[in-house]
Amino acid sequence: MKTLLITLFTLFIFSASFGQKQVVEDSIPVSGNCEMCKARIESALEIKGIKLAEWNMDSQKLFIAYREDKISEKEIHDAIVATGHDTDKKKAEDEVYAKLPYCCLHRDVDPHSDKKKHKSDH
Ligand SMILES: [Cu+2]
Repeated sequence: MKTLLITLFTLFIFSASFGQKQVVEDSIPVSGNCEMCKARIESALEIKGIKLAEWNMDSQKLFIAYREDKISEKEIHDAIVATGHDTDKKKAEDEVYAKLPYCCLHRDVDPHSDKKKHKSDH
């Protein structure tokens, strides 16, 4: 058992040190409004191959670091639009978008406007 653990640990260190080379960093425009959007976008990217995903509300950009041998740029855009958020390359399905909470409807609302209406069910 101990030998197995040591072997696994060695393999882990080995792959971790060699994997670094394939990490790609990118910044993708993703639309959203609030902290809920941020959590939604970032948690949708807690998937295999993605090392880091951080969405910035002010810049409307997602900083991402991923292993290009494990996930493609297209798959990343697919994962984002599956949450109802649009990227510069792909739009979310209207059906998915419509299911977003009111405060997260980012298409027709200026995220920095104070005139936003609020629904009581949220
Ligand atoms: Cu939101």
